Amino acid sequence: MKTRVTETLGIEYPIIQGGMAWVAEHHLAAAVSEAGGLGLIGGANAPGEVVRDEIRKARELTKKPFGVNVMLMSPHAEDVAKVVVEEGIKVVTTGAGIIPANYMSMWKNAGIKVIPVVASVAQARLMEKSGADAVIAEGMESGGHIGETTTMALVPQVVDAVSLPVIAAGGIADGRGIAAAFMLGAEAVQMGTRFVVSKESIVHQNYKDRLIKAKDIDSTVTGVSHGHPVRCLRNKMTREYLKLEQEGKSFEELEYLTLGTLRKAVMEGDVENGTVMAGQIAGLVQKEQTCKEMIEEMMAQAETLLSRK
Ligand code: TUI
Repeated sequence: MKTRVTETLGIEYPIIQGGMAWVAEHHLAAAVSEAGGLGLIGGANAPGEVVRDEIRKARELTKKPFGVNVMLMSPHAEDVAKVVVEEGIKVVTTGAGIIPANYMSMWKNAGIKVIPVVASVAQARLMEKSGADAVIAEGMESGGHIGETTTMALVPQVVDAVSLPVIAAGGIADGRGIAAAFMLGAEAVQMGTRFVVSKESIVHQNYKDRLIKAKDIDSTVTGVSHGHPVRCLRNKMTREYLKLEQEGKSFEELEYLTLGTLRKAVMEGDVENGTVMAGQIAGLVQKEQTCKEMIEEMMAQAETLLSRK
């Protein structure tokens, strides 16, 4: 399936893997790229040198292109922004903020394709004006840090507002979701939750099992009252957080409570006291498969649906 996104990025299938904190490391990124999608290394809150090391390790596993996600709220964002240039990365996605002008000019001068995640039409317009090559319109069905609008409502409005190619994200985990996104005008999709349970994903087995067991209504959103909404699966951690949030605890106190909790869930498998970020589509994710199996199954399903008369 050829689109402006597959052509610009030089990939076979219009599927991008989300740049998930702790999860999107070199094994996963290389596996998605090897399977014909675009793998991403998630910079998250990691120092520049850690990201450099991840990039080099991914290069040992694949000759195909992969990208890096720069999480703009990270204290190391500027270092990571420089590392991607030094390492000759060709695609950068960004999340959780608006790209500063100096990063944009540095990346464009290096010939990097810049693809910001946006959660509104206004952000998409701003990114188009700033020189982005495409935008990822991410609905609030997504896991992790989210905006307020659903994928179904956001994608067609962003498609109408910009002439850049639009990539849909949020609530997509199979061929039906891909076909639906294309119907809304998207030219590719970004998926996170489904790839978390891939065989190549290094997340703790408890995290994968929790996702596979999850039902449609199992996620919740913390931090809404402080303007930092994060979607994750309900557990002891979220119950505690939401109780304190309701009691009016400050953002700083609540932040302290979540320090290191994503790592605790992803790496140590503590899915009760840790933060189990996942999208609303977790209920659809049923089994562990290789990235190649996932991508081929989803593309076959999407192509059948899209070619129906
Ligand atoms: O960035 C994400 N998802 C994330 S980042 C993340 S890191 C984290 N770790 C622990 C606790 C909390 C966060 C986890 N998940 N998705 C992309 C995304 N970007 N969603 C929403 C946005 C966004 C938000 C605001 C993009 C631009 C923006 O602009 C702000 C403005 O001033 O308009």
